[in-house]
Amino acid sequence: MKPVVEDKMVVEPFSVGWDPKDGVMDNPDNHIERYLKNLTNMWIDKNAVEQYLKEYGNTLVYEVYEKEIPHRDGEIQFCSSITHPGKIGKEYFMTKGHFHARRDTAEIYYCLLGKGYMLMEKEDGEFYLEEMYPGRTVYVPGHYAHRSINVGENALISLAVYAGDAGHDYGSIETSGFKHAVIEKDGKPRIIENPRFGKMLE
Ligand code: M6P
Ligand code: ZN
Repeated sequence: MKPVVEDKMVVEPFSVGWDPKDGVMDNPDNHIERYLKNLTNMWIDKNAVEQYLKEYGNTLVYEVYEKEIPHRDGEIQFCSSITHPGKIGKEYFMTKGHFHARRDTAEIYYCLLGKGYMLMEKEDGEFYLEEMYPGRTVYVPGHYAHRSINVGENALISLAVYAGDAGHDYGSIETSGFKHAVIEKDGKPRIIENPRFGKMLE
């Protein structure tokens, strides 16, 4: 099948290879790589970001492989999501996180490798933290911003499936952040209130 980018395009049946051992997809249409230098504002400890960059350089925090599917109602988007292990200060490597532009659309994450959490948070602050480990599936209902957090030693790898017209809304997450954060305390993951909530860009 040729890459499908136009909204009116008919999608022909297809299949795609996807290695459950490393999450790498064969012939993806998009391979998104998010490096620390482009994610500097999303961590609690700004000094720790600088320190990490000095010590380890610009590091790949997470990546996504996907096939291009028209962004319309009735289609299903899917991608492999790979969050690498690491910590910025006490805070674990994680994805930026987003609301769906069409707020009422849900998403499923089927975890294949690694150990982590899905943080799900509504605009009013109501939140859930669901464990991710191989064989575990997380259902993210509509209206919840969501972010994968890797608390393990290896990559956290999931297959994410969501509505064709869901879209990504990063707006308030980039400026205000999540109200909660997962950090390491006494060698264990622990949820805290984000002390920088509402002022991630300051
Ligand atoms: C999952 C899916 C994608 C998302 C990706 C990275 O694979 O939810 O839709 O893009 O994670 O997360 P983010 O977009 O928040 O950076
Ligand atoms: Zn999503």
